[in-house]
Amino acid sequence: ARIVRLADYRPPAWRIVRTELAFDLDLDDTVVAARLELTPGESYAPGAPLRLDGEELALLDIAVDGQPLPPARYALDGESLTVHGLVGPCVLETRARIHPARNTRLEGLYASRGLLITQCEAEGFRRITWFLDRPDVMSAWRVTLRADRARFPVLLANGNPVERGTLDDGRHYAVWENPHATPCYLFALVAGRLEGIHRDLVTAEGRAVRLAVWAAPEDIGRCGFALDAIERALRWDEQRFGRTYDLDVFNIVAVQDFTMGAMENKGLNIFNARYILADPDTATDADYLAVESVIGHEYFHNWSGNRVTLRDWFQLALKEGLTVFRDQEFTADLHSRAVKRIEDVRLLRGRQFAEDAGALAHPVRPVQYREINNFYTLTVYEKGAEIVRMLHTLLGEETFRAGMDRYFADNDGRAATVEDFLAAHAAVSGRDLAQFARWYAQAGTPQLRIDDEYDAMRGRYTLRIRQHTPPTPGQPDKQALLIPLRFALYGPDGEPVAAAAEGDAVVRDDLIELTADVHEIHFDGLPAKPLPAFNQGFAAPVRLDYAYTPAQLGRLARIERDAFNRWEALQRLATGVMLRTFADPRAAQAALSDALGDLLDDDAADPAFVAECLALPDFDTLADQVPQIDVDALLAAREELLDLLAEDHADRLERRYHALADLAAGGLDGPAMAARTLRNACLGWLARLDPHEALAQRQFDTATVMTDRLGALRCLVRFDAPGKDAALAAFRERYRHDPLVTDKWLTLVAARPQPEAVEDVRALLASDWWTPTNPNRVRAILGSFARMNPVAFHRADGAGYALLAAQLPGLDAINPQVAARLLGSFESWQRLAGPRRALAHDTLRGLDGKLTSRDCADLLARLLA
Ligand code: B3K
Ligand code: ZN
Repeated sequence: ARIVRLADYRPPAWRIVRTELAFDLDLDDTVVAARLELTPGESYAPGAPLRLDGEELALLDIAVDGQPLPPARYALDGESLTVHGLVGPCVLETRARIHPARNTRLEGLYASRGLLITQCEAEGFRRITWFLDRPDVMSAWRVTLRADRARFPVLLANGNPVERGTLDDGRHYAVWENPHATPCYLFALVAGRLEGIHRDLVTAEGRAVRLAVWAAPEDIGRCGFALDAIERALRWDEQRFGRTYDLDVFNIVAVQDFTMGAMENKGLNIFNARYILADPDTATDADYLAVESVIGHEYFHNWSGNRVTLRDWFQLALKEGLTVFRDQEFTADLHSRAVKRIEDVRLLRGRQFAEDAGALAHPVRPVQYREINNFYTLTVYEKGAEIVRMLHTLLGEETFRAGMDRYFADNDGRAATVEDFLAAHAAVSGRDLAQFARWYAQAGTPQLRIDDEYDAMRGRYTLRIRQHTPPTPGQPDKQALLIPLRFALYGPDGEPVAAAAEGDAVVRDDLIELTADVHEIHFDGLPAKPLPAFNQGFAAPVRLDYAYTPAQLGRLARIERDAFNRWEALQRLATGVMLRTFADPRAAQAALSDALGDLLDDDAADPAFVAECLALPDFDTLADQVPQIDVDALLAAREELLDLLAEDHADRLERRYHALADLAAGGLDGPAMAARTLRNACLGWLARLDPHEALAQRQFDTATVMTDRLGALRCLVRFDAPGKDAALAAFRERYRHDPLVTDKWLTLVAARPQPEAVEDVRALLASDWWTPTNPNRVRAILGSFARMNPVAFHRADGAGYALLAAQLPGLDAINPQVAARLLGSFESWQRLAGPRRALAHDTLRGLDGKLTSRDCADLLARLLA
């Protein structure tokens, strides 16, 4: 199998300075004419052949500088077109035939519900025409689209519209120009029966821009929020990063068949419909926030990814980690910073930490790959964002912003590397970031072990901090990282104590810069032993081990100035109780219960924050904390604690549930959303207490918005309430024509925490609801089952593993990326305790030889290595 290595990077032998494409579009048969203006590149060797990437293309014609090329001058195989005898600048013209309707991989040009759509990142453009399909080849583009006007009334491509008109036989055409140097992975076209809504605005630089959202006619009424969100993203990037938009139009399109969330093609972002369509009847509050965040993310790529692109795919985190950081800040600036941080850390610790500790662990910048699509991971995206966040913490907002300005200025129109990014920040800050760069190279989550000592005679408090990063596949030994560790010391009065720090690490205000395996830091003049708090805002993505007592955590949950850390104290308490790590389990449980009681009584606290505190660590987060995953024990410990806490606070939960009703009836404003969040959290606890109590049923029957309808239905299903089946059926019927809401219903069924969910899922797979060519549907059924239902997926008889495995060969043949994601659900199999480990292992071995794509073959090999 081919292995691509970072160390083997060579600049391109040829460049394509200008690309002209003309498409004769049709669902079954599309003809692509390409005119490439080639010039020799840095590693051009006279006489060396030109090798272009191309897959599943049928060649119709080929010419160089206007002359048809004789067969002796070129060679074709399944992956490439090689042209011989080119000297100096020239023009290569090809025509190819492709078959969009047969393209189930959804990479390249494909059909979805009568629309023609492209998806090119990472290496899909080669399925459209022969090209140098690598991100460091940047071209200017002119694209002509021709199609039947009745079937394809809307014709969109990258850049600005420059011309349109009528052709014979009911056909028409449109021409688009993208003047910005753009790699081919950002190429896009959309053709079909779409409706659009738009808004005109003027950027901070004075450019008139038309923002537009396009969707199927039946969906266009649910696009208004998305249009507003684009405007918010555009203004935010102007204000916070000084980045302005650079074309006359910005188009986004909603499609139902899409492998990922969305794609940042230059001037023409294509979205999974679930990240555009929203109205109160069909979208939850969380859906609205996700729409805004993904729209922000793709919009922000226009600078972090498009204007400055990647030299090679190893640099993926350069655009993805940075852009996730930017979208996280967008949401934090617009809504609650604390709640956003808590949610991001939940994802990081529940999922990325597991990835970093499992068979698929890899550095944020990998050094080799067999299939790049397998590296669009939580590590590249989320840990990648954490690295940028640490840089922000180390440099401070002002210097960080200067570093970003420098990065954009120095690399605009270029294909950059992680080194370029760090060099810009090093230049403006005067700091040496060489040690910091190890974060990109070393896999695994660092562990900090902190001990302390108080010498009452001298009034001296000492912290001893050790760092250690565990071995990961291919990386047995790790070096010390530069870790910015925020901290605070609290005195007996609950106030932070200000004491000068001394020791062998740089300490600036509330920040310790850890650089060595061990550090010792002293604080003098303290009349009493302080209570330390660490890693405020989770500024460093590490596991932190300090032997807090339950009483200390209960206290931190009340006095810590940092909201994230107040939440964190409760998570620690709950985790310790569930994993039975406290010497006095009763005291721990009491401390947790008291703290939650106080929060529920605190009507002044942000209800969304209270709801986050009530959401105790999930199965994944618990599983991440233990060396061996005893599925039954973890699930049972969690249920036991939740039951006890529900009993402790039944009255409070009921009071808040009812008291928040009026506020929760509001619209999409922050306070109303927060009220609905807490109210639905309370409902979950109350339903646990007594599934027969009619509260959830009543909420389901009377709900006017999806947040409340789905929240109630989730409770009915989760706790097996008497009305569960009728409610599920009513929900299904009400939304049977809406694929996205149907996916919500399927998710509830597939994630129902009962062993019998295996049989339910099997029944779904045999029903008309199962459409394996639609990625959203596959995720709703199998993704929810494998990732959100530990009870059924890890069923003791192995039926859950077998069910997923049985689907993988078929799915792999349809859409390798979707199949590979599902296969990744086995990433922690080696840590499973008891017979499950062997069951999972056997299941994986049974797949050997049955998964034909490079995506799945690569993952399976790494899982079994
Ligand atoms: N850049 C795309 C992801 C492409 C995935 C290709 N397998 C979406 C994003 O991160 O914005
Ligand atoms: Zn992205």
